[in-house]
Amino acid sequence: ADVNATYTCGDLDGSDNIDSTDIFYTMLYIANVAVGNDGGLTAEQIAAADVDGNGTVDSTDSFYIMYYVALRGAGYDTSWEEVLAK
Ligand SMILES: [Ca+2]
Ligand SMILES: [Ca+2]
Repeated sequence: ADVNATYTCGDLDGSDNIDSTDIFYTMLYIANVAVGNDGGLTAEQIAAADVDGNGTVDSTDSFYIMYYVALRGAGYDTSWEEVLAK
């Protein structure tokens, strides 16, 4: 993901925080694309969902978003740099 873009990495719905809604949108997109449907996300949302920046949104990205949300939920003030370094 491009750190200079207007979206926040992992924040698909633009709510300014990353939570279960963003996980839901990411998994819904992956499931739709897997069966040949349109993913239903804008280019910007796809870029936000591609947290590891490899050009595709897949289960690895949903894992990273879940991991990020889990760490935050447990009270860790983590960053994407830390999550992606795992
Ligand atoms: Ca969000
Ligand atoms: Ca990716």
